[in-house]
Amino acid sequence: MLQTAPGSRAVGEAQLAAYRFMLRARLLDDKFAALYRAGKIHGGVFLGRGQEALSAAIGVSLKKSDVFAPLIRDAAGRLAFGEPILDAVRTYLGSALGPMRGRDGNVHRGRPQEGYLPMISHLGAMVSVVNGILFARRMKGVTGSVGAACLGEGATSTGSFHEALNQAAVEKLPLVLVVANNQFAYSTPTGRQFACADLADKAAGYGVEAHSLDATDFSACLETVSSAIARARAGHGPQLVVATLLRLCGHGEHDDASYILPEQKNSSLGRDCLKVAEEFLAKNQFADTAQLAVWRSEAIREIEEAVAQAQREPAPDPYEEKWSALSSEHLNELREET
Ligand SMILES: Cc1ncc(C[n+]2csc(CCOP(=O)(O)OP(=O)(O)O)c2C)c(N)n1
Repeated sequence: MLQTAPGSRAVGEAQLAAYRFMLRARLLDDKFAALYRAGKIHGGVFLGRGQEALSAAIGVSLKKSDVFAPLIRDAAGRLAFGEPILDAVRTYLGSALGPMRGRDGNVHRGRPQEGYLPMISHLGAMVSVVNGILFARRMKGVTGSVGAACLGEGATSTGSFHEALNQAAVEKLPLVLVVANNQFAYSTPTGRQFACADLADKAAGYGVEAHSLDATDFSACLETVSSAIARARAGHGPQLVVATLLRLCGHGEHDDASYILPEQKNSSLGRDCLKVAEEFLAKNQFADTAQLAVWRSEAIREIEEAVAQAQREPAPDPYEEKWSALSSEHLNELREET
């Protein structure tokens, strides 16, 4: 977690940690894309290229005791919150030993008992779930934790977004809602999605605080996200973070993203946050090129080992499988204990 003022050595360490999660997420995404093209992954592959700085900033700024509801573009945040690479690889490759026991094909994975929520839908459904957990903790007298929910700008047009943000504001819940405005909801551009000048303007209508940032800027992501989380933790109610960037891939690997214009790709919006981070680390002498190369090869080795392991593991057996949901299985265990 980031706790120190910008410019201090500890900030350098937090930035290095965040960068390494970004790098691992990008390389993991590249591997999933390659496995998809090779026909080794069935169903969709959904990647977060260009969103790693924002996502990692959320993961490193949360505490393990917090609640995190990531979406399909949050490989970096998932890793930073503590998800092992093997969880992601086992889920995509359908291993029965994965957290979803081989039943989910891609990104609806999580460990709810650990505050890391499996997503229901990308379109805002998770915000009320985070509210519910924060509410339950309040009723049990558990204090000090926050809940972070990720959204795309498309989700801000849904009823789920409205109901959940309004409820969080009325109840002053410690919710941090991070909106990645990556300019497209699938192929729908922002001009067909909302009519306000800036999504952050919506915050005033709900009575919540807003923070805006350029999500291609690695340092801005860390500073703004960690301060929004700190404000929610300190009792200032829900925080809306609006992060601007460009999605650097299709909606999923099946989508060639031909609707993203070259002018957008070539603008500052289209900067690759991973490259920006590498330049920042080199300029501030936090890491040199040789160090970056070592981290890259370590991450590649870790990913290759996880893939080799998951490929040797069994798929679920429909005749042997316990078909109960994860939560009811847990309830049965509790009943047996009492
Ligand atoms: C209720 C619902 N409607 C439609 C979909 C299909 N869908 C999944 S993601 C998506 C677009 C989301 O866009 P945005 O919220 O901007 O997030 P981004 O994909 O840009 O990260 C759509 C239409 C869905 N998952 N759930």
